[in-house]
Amino acid sequence: DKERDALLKGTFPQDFIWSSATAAYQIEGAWNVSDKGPSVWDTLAHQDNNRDTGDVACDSYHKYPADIQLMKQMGLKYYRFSISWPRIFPTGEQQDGVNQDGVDYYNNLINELKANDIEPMVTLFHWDLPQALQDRYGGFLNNHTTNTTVIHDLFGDYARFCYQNFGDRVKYWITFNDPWIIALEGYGIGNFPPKHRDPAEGQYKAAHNIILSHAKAYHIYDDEFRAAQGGQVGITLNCDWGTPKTPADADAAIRYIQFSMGWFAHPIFKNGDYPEVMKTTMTRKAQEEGRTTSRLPEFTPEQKAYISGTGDFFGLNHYTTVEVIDTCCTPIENPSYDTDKDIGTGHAPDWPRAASSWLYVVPWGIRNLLGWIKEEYGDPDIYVTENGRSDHDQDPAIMMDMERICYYMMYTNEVMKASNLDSVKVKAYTAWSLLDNFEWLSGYSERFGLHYVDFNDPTRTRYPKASSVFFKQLVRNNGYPEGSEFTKYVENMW
Ligand code: PNW
Repeated sequence: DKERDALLKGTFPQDFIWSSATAAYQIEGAWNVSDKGPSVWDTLAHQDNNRDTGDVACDSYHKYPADIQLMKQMGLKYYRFSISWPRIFPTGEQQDGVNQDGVDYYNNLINELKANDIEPMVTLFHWDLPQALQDRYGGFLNNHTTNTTVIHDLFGDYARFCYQNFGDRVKYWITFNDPWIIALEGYGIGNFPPKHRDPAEGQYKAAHNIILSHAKAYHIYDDEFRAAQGGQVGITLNCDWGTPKTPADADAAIRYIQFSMGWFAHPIFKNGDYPEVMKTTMTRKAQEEGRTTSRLPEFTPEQKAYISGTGDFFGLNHYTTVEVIDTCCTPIENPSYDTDKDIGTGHAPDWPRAASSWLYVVPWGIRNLLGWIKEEYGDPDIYVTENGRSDHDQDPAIMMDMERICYYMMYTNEVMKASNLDSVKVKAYTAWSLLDNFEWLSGYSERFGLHYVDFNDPTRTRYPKASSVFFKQLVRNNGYPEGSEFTKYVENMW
């Protein structure tokens, strides 16, 4: 383990992309300016009085030039942000009207980035579904087994509008951020908006629709824009690395990854269909439950052909690792995604923890996961689109955030090992996040930022944390070159 964990010296490939990320609802605020429509997150945030909301957040709707100066300070040449669908189409449907102020906002943001030599990398959907689409069509539960599902077409229309209006300057598009969370938390477990609770089937139906909506947005770019605009379209999937607790748990660890990342990546990057182990598991479950059909929907042959190959790059959000234990196969009375996998998860006692309850620091996990993606999906270009660590809001070391520095140092070094030792085509590394921001159900209690934001200050002044200085140096060095001041400093810390 000592050898495995030792710091590698060297640099990333010359054209390596260093970036930082945010998402619309987490930073923009201005939740109801001009004609912006409410999203499902606005609805949830306003359901009771004592919860944090994204009403103001970092106020980046007004303060985006300040954000761009922070990136400039750090020497970052890329920025990953998301567009709020209901800020463009208030109801989610173009025929009901376009919010021109919203279009202007994203044009101004993109122009200001370009003026500062920063390339935009744009996510079309980072969880803020227009509330009207949920109300009218059931959101991603809409008619999931037919070919003419409204939600696919509406997402396609929204994507087309964004390509038309921003695609002359935006060359990197991410259709969905982390569909696993949207499907599972939004439509299965129901903790996230739209809070639809259907643990047996909801997530499988929603995921089915999301995959087809992604494919639609990809084909629209391919058919109508690629020749003129010459950009790339991908998707961002979140995945923890799963490490078997004992050698007997090896299959279970693979099952863990296939049920999370493979659920989306297998159709898109392999053959248009769900992973074999998911299909066979769900067929067996149907038999045990006395159902005539699997709870996992099926794609038609036409849909498989339509989905397969719809990723120009593989976007990866990765934060942590879990230990996996095989629990196969106990029949369950109330099936859910969690029980469908037939696994238990845990964490080794020596893994350090961050503020978020799920976030354990296991740097070698990212190298293993990158290698697995290379093998499983035919060596795609991989963009790490998120990686980072949270602190508690009240942590006294919030500005001198040495633990975040260690996290970034060790994780980026493992990414460099994947690149330079394992020949993984990892092209980008993106820190989550540029700013402390609205951390979904945890509100402002968990801080992921390279910059501190005082959420009690009406002007939302940003302050660089120590980690932003570290990251700037990392970007300037493009890694960990022999003999740099920085390497000496790291060696002392080691
Ligand atoms: C990401 N997990 O999602 C999101 O894309 C960000 O918006 C968010 O702020 C960030 O993580 C930090 O939470 C995740 O289950 C979803 O391990 C799920 C997990 C991790 C991150």
